[in-house]
Amino acid sequence: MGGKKFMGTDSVKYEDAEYAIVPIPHDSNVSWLAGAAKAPQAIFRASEELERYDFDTGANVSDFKFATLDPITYDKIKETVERVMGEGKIPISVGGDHSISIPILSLLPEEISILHIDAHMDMREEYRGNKLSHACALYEASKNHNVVHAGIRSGCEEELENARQFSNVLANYRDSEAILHDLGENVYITFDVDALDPSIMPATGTPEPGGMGWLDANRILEDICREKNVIGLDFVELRPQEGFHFCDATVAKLLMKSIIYLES
Ligand SMILES: [Mn+2]
Repeated sequence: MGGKKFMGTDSVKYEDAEYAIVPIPHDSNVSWLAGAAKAPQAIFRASEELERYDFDTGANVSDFKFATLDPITYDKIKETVERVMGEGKIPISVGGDHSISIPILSLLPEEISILHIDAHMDMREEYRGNKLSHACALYEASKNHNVVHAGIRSGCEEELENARQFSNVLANYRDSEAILHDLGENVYITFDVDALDPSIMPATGTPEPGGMGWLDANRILEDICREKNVIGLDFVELRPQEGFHFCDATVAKLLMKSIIYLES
């Protein structure tokens, strides 16, 4: 069966971990196709097949201290991530749809900048009567945080107006230098995998043509993780599909790369 832990096994005991992988199998707040709740298990299962040694950086992820928690429900997100941060660990949450980021972002002190990597702005105040929709993931947080959006290629006038009102930055994902300039020193990264082009990431609920390539995603993660103090990340909106297991592997590897980039 497999798929219970990132990389199949913890590299250290949870108490000693610097990175806590938090599975959040939740998808009741999507607008189109559900299924993202199956992502944590699919990502962990795919991660078991990855080499620990990373060819690009020459690092071995098992040299770094990570441990996976048991899956949590939506109502436990806030207390779990708060506890992990209070223990001085970096939470890497694995959704689930993008609504799982809302309680996490609500925990962040105001001085934390948010890097939002996504095809969609997610800046609606509410969507189809639901303020906790994945289409609203960044709205509340934008009121009192510096938010930089990258990869965006879909949104409505209301979202653009909201982003302007809260002084959000719409960045070019290829321009790391500008993004580094626009972010403060301490950064939280929320990564919706539909930021990637549907040609490499078809397994997502709301695909949008014209997105990032694999190397683009790595470059932005590497540059931000190296240059800033990243206090947490989440990866959301993978919707595993039969025959598209390369998408599970893609997210698993992004997660592995993030840990390596944070260490370098
Ligand atoms: Mn999205």
